Amino acid sequence: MKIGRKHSWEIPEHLATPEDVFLNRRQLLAAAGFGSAMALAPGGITSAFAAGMDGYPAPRNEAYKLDRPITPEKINANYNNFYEFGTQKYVADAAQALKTEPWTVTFGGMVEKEKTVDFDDLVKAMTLEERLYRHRCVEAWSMAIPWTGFPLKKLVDYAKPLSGAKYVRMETFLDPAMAPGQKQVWYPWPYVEGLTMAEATNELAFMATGAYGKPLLKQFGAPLRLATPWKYGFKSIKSIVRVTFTDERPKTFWEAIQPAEYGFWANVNPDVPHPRWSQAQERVLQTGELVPTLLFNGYAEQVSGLYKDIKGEMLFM
Ligand SMILES: Nc1nc2c(c(=O)[nH]1)N[C@H]1C(S)=C(S)[C@@H](COP(=O)(O)O)O[C@H]1N2
Ligand SMILES: [Mo]
Repeated sequence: MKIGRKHSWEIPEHLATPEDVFLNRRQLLAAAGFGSAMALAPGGITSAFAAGMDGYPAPRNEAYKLDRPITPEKINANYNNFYEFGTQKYVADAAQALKTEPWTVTFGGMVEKEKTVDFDDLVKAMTLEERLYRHRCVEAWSMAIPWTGFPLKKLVDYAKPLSGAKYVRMETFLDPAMAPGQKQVWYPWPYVEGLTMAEATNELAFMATGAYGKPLLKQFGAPLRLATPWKYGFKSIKSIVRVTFTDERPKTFWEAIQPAEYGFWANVNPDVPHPRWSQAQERVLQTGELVPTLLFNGYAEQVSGLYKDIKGEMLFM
């Protein structure tokens, strides 16, 4: 199926990048000799930890079990969404332009005291653990990833928000010279995402600093990205530079582009179709297998309580 490309949000990714195209690309990569994870990610390891790999691999938190195999790193590392570096799934090469040193994170808005901290100092204040999480893109493909990081709740505690804060808003870097995608002025850069305080302090909300036992590859959103596995993947904002506490619901990147299709809540629900396609199933990357999608992506036990008193909201868009 060929669809015009005037607005990229008019293209469901699974139509724009069908599995056969993906497989062909993998075959090409294999033919070019990019057979190993190391070769696939030249210079991909980031942060001052790269030399010593301090804290990696982190001990696995066995509370988070998968119902499927981990997606191989070389598959994951070559199939990404990172619009700052292009709208195609193969952005790994382009994303190597991301400069992650130095990297600071600013905490602002409704906090006791605004502060900007060096990424390495922030991580030193945390205890790293590994968690195996599913990842379900709104475009109906999925992966399973061993993230390394710390609960978002720890970051919230670190920031010391005021009691009136209702939302946490997160923002990606803004640097069109480094990230050519940001020269596409019709997108509302920088990428913004947000959670309610209750969501942000839920045990499942995770800040990833690494994956596959080492610091994040650049295409994964180095050096710091969110993982909210009960929500569609676009909530999991990459390469975060600013965390703001607010009493106003943040307008998110995708909501600003197309509110009828990508809302604030974006909780996974197989029974609520996207306006242009079903969410009942997902295509598991690597195997291409179609499997049923689960309510809250299988994490209902941890998160359904967050929504039981919320009425009149589009919780699943
Ligand atoms: N800053 C930023 N964050 C982002 C995106 C993006 O384009 N820019 N894409 C989102 C989408 S749609 C998905 S599915 C996931 C993809 O993460 P992955 O490439 O590690 O699988 O990142 C999310 N976070
Ligand atoms: Mo996505």
